Amino acid sequence: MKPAPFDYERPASVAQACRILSEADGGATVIAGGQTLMPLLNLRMSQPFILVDIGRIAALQGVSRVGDGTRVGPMTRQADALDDPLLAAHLPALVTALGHVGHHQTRNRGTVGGSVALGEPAAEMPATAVALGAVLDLTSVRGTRKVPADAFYIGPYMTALEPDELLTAVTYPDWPEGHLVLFREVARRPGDFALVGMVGAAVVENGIVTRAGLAWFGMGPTPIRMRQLEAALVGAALSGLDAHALAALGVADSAPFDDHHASAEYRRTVGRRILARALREAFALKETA
Ligand SMILES: Cc1cc2nc3c(=O)[nH]c(=O)nc-3n(C[C@@H](O)[C@H](O)[C@H](O)COP(=O)(O)OP(=O)(O)OC[C@H]3O[C@@H](n4cnc5c(N)ncnc54)[C@H](O)[C@@H]3O)c2cc1C
Repeated sequence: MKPAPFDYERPASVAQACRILSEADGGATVIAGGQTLMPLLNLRMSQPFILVDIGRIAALQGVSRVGDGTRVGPMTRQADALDDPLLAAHLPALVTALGHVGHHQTRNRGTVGGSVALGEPAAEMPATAVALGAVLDLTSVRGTRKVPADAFYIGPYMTALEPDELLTAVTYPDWPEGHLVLFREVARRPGDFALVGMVGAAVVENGIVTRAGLAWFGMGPTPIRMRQLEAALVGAALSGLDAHALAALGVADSAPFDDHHASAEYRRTVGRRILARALREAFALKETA
């Protein structure tokens, strides 16, 4: 099938892109890497009057240090982010998760911001943004507002992004050097969306967990932050941690459902096991159950 006819705009600045989005009154759609949008256009599940290609806007490209965080321009290609030295140094959890986003070919076109903006519940990048405490810049002709990632995701593919807003930055706070990375995903094949996955980071000082950020993907209608598990971890001594009990707490914060890929029960069982393994490995805990 071919897309329905549309006008094509390729603005050179954020201001110009926002003006087009504002004047289109909901009839325009942004295209970044097109890895999700192109099939939707071809299937006519998306029928914008105007396609706004943000690929030429320099301000949306690349990775930089900002204060005590790292800013990822939304148009940064996933393949470039995978090789980025700043991300390797400051956000190893993001790099680990990116390695599981699609395939080499899709990462050459797909962008970090496209994945964050889309809000696919089983995708790695939205959950990583939630787990690491990222803040999203949403820009329109009215200005820029900052939204924490865990307030951005409302439902499956539903986000706080208004039709005239552009995601203009994803800023991840610093996690101290040497922090622990937790990542596990179960998918039918490498490069497929996860059936169940978890991602996060933790800091241990003198045998005490001082900071933790963890989120599920594929375990509910949005990425889900494991608030109960985070609360149980922070302030706890490593010697007293029970991976099995902690994993049950993590699952308590999930909301999996049945679909044609897997049942909710499968997701809960597998989720508990991968989370327990990730905790055991990260914190070097003994096998208990
Ligand atoms: C075979 C295949 C396998 C894949 N496997 C995975 C996988 O395992 N995990 C995974 O996470 N993804 C996977 N994907 C999707 C991934 O490749 C896409 O990159 C991602 O979902 C969307 O990024 P994009 O840059 O291509 O965005 P696009 O397709 O261009 O846009 C996606 C949506 O986000 C909006 N958007 C994009 N950028 C902005 C912005 N800056 N501001 C506002 N709105 C914006 C668009 O309007 C659109 O609605 C797969 C894709 C394919 C084709």
